[in-house]
Amino acid sequence: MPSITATESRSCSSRMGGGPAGWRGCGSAWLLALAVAAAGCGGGGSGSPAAPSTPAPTPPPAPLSLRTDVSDPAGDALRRALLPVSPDLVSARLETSGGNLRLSARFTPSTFDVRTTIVAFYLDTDFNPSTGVSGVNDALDDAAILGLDYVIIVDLTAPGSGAVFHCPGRSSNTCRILNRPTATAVADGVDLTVSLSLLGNDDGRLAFKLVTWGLVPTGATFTETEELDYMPDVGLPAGRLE
Ligand SMILES: [Ca+2]
Ligand SMILES: [Ca+2]
Repeated sequence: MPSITATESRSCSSRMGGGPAGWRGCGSAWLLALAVAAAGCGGGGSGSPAAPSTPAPTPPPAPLSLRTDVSDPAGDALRRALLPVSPDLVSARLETSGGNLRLSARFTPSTFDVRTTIVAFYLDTDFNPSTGVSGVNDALDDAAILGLDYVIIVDLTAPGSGAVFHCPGRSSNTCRILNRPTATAVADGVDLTVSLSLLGNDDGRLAFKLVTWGLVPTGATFTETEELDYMPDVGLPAGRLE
């Protein structure tokens, strides 16, 4: 997908490369503080007249329980000479349950390296390619298939590096960090859980693809590669959780 740049005024000092998601190193605390402040605006003052009584609101529908799996061929990941192991996606599972979205990504054995592998879940929560960031890369591949409303970056290469982005506009410059999720490394992959409330209270139905890339050590810093594997592949229909 086009590079995502966190909209923060402070610099993202550790971003060195032109990778597919140039967000790394951009702290979220500042944005979270803004979000909290914004949420606190508009409250009524102590002198406000009492609101008329209203009927009790209708309880929300019970959360959905959904699950879907996607897969991708082994051995199709692009290789880069300076990257010791090229991450090769082979399967993923997304589940909605209890108001949460659980996401799992799996790689060909020994190709997921927590030191160098980054994987992103590109979520089209309204099934509308015309909303959110277009496509899955800077070339706008899959622009007719996915419009990314939320992007979840899983990055265990450094503490606190993953992020959940909301992308309200067509440009990745509109993406804002909502949260820093905690992901868990498992055998040949990662698992994490995100509250649907974070995803605009989405009901859990969504279209998605996964993308992975790597970090190449370059002296004292790093450089992000381009996208090395997609799942489902570019041109194929997106995964659908519904
Ligand atoms: Ca693959
Ligand atoms: Ca969309």
